[in-house]
Amino acid sequence: MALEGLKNRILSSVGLLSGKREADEEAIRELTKSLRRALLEADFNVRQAKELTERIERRLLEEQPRPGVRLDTHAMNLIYTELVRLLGPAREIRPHNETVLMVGLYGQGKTTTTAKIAEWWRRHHGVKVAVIEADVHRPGAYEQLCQLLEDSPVEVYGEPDETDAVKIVRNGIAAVGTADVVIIDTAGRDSLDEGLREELSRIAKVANATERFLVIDAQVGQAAGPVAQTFHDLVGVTGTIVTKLDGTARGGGALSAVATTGAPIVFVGDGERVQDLEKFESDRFISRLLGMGDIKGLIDLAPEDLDQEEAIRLTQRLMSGRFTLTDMYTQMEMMSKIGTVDKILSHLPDGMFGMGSMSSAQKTQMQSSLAKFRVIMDSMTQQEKDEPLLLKSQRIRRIARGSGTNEKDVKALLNQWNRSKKMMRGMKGDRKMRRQMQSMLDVDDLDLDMG
Ligand SMILES: Nc1nc2c(ncn2[C@@H]2O[C@H](COP(=O)(O)OP(=O)(O)O)[C@@H](O)[C@H]2O)c(=O)[nH]1
Ligand SMILES: [Mg+2]
Repeated sequence: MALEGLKNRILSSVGLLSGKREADEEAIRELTKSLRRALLEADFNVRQAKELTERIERRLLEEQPRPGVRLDTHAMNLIYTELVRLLGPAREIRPHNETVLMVGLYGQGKTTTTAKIAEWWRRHHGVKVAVIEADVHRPGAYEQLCQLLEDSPVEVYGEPDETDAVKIVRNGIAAVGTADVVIIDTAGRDSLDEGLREELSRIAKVANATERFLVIDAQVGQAAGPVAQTFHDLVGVTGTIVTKLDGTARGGGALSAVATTGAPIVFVGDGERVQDLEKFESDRFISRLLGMGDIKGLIDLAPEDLDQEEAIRLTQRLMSGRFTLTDMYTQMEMMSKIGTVDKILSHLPDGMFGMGSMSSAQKTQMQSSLAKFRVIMDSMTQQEKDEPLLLKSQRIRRIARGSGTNEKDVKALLNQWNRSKKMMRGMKGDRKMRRQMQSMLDVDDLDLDMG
């Protein structure tokens, strides 16, 4: 993922607060100053960087972290919410009865993205899609589009020898009549000159498009805002598409474009191939950008009384391979505080804890076992919870009686503990998982001594 630079700069800005118990004004000023520099370096425009950091500064000064939440985590959460707010909520587009006009400067990826979106909607929504090539300025535009879609049933309309783009659009719309969705690719230049403006607004009138997507290369810097404004004035941009996020781009420019038009990012392009398209979701995008995984969503689900430091400590312990019944108990207690297993699973990175592919019946079953296990553990001594290996038949009988369950239930709990413990050991050996956990917890290295 691109935007690594911004991420590192934000992390180091927030790092200025680490270890601090209280937010003193000076530290907060330092943080926001460093944050503003980071945003500017990522090509945010000056005004946006200023507004964003001022909001963050104000909130840092006014809002106390919840009890148990570290100051730097609190700051990170504020930055996260403000960035997500800047990008706006994800836009859900149902590709039905739509005419989409693709606009943008030359070389931004309009033609490529036209093909990508056509294929995306065809594959994911099963609708009939047609594309119209209305770029009469770039030689070979029609062939380019045909080539991109050569393995696809998407219909490509074009008149390679026609010089009047408006005419092509008019003919094209008539020709592809039965398609659910029509996407129109247009011309772009290095900058928008008078002739091109005129052509584009005439096309827009004839097309009467339901969506106007601005295609913008992630590498475009400070200029992105004004460019976006020009297209917005011309056609009324309804969605933004950021391309070339697979490159080394910093991407802040694209974020500026969004802030200028208010048109949310709908898709991002991350490669030259037709399938290199991703649906955009601002919260996931920003948490990935900040290296938070989806743990942010998880923490947000937590009620006030969930101790975040405790959660992090526990996760670190789990990763260490030392795993007592008490740990499992705390884990369960937290899970039950946070909410249903379903909710938790949907916020964990795929495959974490090997739960990604649980059926809903399995999930329901897990929830009822959790309740029972809790009752059983309430009948154990602290020592037994710390050293579950002590639990032989006599103790098992006592615990069963004390908790109003039977021995089978107690043994099931011990089996669960054994399985979880094995899973934790497995995770410890999984380098990819370790890296993921490390970045979620924002720690340099986990103590992986098995003890
Ligand atoms: N790496 C990468 N290249 C892209 C992406 N989108 C487009 N391109 C390339 O950028 C160049 C210009 O794209 P094109 O669709 O012709 O831009 P247009 O002039 O706006 O129509 C082409 O070489 C594309 O292959 C992307 O998401 N990632
Ligand atoms: Mg093109």
